[in-house]
Amino acid sequence: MTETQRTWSRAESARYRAAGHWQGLTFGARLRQAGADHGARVALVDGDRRWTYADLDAEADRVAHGLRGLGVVRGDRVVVQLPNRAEFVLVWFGLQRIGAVPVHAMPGHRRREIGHLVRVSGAVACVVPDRHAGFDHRELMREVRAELGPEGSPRTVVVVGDPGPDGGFVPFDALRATPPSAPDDAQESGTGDDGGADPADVALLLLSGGTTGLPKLIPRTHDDYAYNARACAEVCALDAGTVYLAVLPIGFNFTFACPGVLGTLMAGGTVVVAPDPSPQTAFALVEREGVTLTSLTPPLVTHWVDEAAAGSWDLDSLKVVQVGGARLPEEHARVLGPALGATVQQVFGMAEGLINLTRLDDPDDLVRTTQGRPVSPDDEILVVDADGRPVPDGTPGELLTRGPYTLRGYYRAGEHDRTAFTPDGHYRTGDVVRRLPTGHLVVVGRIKDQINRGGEKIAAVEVEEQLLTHPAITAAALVGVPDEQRGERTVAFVVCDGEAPGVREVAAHLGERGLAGYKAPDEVVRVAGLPLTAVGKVDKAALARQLLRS
Ligand code: J2J
Repeated sequence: MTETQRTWSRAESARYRAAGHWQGLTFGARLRQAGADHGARVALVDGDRRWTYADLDAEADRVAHGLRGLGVVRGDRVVVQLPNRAEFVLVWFGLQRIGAVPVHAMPGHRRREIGHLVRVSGAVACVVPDRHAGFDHRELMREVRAELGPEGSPRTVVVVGDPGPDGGFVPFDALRATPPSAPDDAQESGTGDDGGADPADVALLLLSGGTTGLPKLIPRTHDDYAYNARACAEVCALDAGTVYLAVLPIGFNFTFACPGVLGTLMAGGTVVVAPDPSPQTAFALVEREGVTLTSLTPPLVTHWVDEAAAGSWDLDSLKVVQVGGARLPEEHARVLGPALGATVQQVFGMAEGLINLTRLDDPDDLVRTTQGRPVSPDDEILVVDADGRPVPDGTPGELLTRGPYTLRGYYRAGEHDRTAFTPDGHYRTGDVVRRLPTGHLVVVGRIKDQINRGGEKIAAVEVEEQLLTHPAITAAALVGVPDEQRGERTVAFVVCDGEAPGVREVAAHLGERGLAGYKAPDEVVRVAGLPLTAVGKVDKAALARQLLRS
């Protein structure tokens, strides 16, 4: 593909460098430096396994050596679909050491999503667990290979755990078994830290929440992503004493870099991975490891509050609990802090870039009722009406943004970029916000056709397209409606020829089509026809009202 990737202009790049936001270091080089600076400190904890910074640095070399042996070179894309295990971090830094590019997949992704990620990124390899949450990822990779064919399939599949009997997969343990010979070829040529990557290169690809049939990839550079993590780390006052607990999926931008895993490692702190998001698992780790910071999505909040009240946990070490990804009800924001004995921080972020945080010393009412303000002084914020004209503070409008860590174009998606950005490079978030005179933003709605199911983003069109492949469904609209637990749940309104399929049958059908399970509608409602707006679009608001009335 010859299409050029849209990025920051030379002048903007120079400005971000001069301001000190972009430090001109790759992640591979940063880890080498951290290995030297904090060698004996514990960097990573997974169950009984622990890695110091020196261990992590050496482990990245081993993983890189193994991957190089499989032919992975600088610039190659590698889809990483691993759950909350230390191996995510080891593989990630192993790739950085080569200058290769991890593509962050979610554990719940299935044939359709993984196949799409491989296709769009042109990935040469995938790294998956053997099994996770009762699901066999080796089987998934066999399906992906069958669907993409020998030409389109990743050359290599690395399995963390048991690769199974058929011999087609590379076991991670074998990959990392041989230490690189010293001096490694790459070391000699001076590219040993990062494969010779440039700090302005794409360091990783994140998946967008999506508003179209096929989710887009978000290119994040070393310079911009390190700044993302560091700016968040500064607001959260991270230091070498920070112990961060990764509760949400580790590949999620929130967990990984806001400040999360990367912010903590850049501060010399310790990252602890939680194998599941239950408060029992998390609280046991808080007690054992002295966790100081963690991050949650709103649906977890009530479980955590209940368990904190019911159990006799010592949560004294916990200082800050971040909540983001979806709207946090004010009442939950109010009870969370006292229940855990920690400061609550609201987080309104996006994989595309912009991160808003309430500050640790913000007055209570701002923490309860706003979603924070931008982390960088150079984040540019516009709140505009339907004609793109700025509205006064306090008036709702669409949030547009531009800045030192917000993308200027999706990965290989020039056509989509024309509508996703303004001509002067602002990203159209699709979120409707009110800005307060303090700069804090309140998220009041959304104009994008996306459903936010407790932090999980679902592009309505993607599901609708798949619903139409069911033989009985002739028209379909996926709509988000208010839900006590998740904030929103999904309802599929379907027009049918013959008998309407039930919710189970629809889920099974979408599963067969290879769609991630969380995208299956929570409810299926048969309608005689879909109402249209004046301009001939499906009137989703009318459908939602119809359901709430019945
Ligand atoms: C309402 N809506 C929110 C909030 C995100 C940190 C935190 C979250 C994400 C994330 C992230 C919201 N209240 N507090 O990447 O680093 C909705 C908005 C936004 C979209 C982005 C991070 N916090 N949202 O959720 O890329 O609609 O990132 O545009 O998954 O989530 O989704 P995503």
